[in-house]
Amino acid sequence: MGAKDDRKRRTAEVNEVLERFLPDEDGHQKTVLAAMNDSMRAGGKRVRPILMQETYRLFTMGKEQADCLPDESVIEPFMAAIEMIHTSSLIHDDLPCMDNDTLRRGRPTTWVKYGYDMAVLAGDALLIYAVETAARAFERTSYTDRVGRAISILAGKTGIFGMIGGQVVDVELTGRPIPREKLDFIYRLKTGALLEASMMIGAVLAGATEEEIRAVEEIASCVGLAFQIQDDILDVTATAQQLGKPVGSDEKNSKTTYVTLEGIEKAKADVAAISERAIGLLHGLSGSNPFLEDLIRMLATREN
Ligand code: GRG
Repeated sequence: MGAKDDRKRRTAEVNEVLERFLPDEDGHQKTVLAAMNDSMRAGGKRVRPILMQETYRLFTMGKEQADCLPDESVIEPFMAAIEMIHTSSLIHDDLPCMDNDTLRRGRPTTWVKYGYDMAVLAGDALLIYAVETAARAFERTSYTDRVGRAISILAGKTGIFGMIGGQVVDVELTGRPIPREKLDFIYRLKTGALLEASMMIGAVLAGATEEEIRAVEEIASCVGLAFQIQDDILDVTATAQQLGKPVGSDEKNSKTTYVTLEGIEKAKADVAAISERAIGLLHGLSGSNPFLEDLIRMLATREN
């Protein structure tokens, strides 16, 4: 089986996990429940849950159950939670008050389908349902301290000192020139923080040491930066069909991006160099996971 098929299979496996954690669409609030589930089922690469599970495996592969490993199912509520948070951020990012986008993952955006009011509420609801979902990991392991730590990482990397903080600065500076140092701050938080949470939670739940968790944070920070620069590149070079959303949206919104600051050729070279740095750091860890390495390389050359 080729690497591409392998990733397709893994995406399908993640979809099965996510499905098990989606809420039933019953009761008086069923409109918003439908909006939440619809947005979650709209597709997407599922990069964050896959990175989480592969980082977990990096630290557990080859170890015996006798080494007191938790059951791997402890990771599943967190895989669902990180995708819920990511999806909630996409729902809000597309709103008329933010990017005002009408197409995402090849479908009408949540606000177009359910209305502005329901989209705001679906984003809010998914965000907090993610925490409820993550807390279900307590039932699956006796390593409750690790679950507590993972929830704290999830909240911290999502909140005002993480993704939301990055988005605040991004929104505030839209249409204005942004110096490189501020752009780095935005990218590290807006996109990097959730990727850091994904990989760190995998490491924490697998029982990695503090030093290993810090190394994973640095690796994920590189992955996040490369991921966002590639996003900027694709906004200029890809087609709407490839991306499942309109291209040229950064120009439409007068956004300073890595590409407008550094030019497309340097942006491409930097994505490759930053990803290789991530892989170099990954080699410094004691375990090995070729699939994870391949995934990090693929993210740097992805076309959607
Ligand atoms: C309500 C949680 C919440 C947040 C409000 C709107 C907002 C704050 C944050 C937006 C952050 C954002 C959209 C960052 C961009 C990250 C990014 C590159 C997204 C694209 O991710 P992919 O390519 O998308 O993984 P798919 O569709 O494959 O899942």
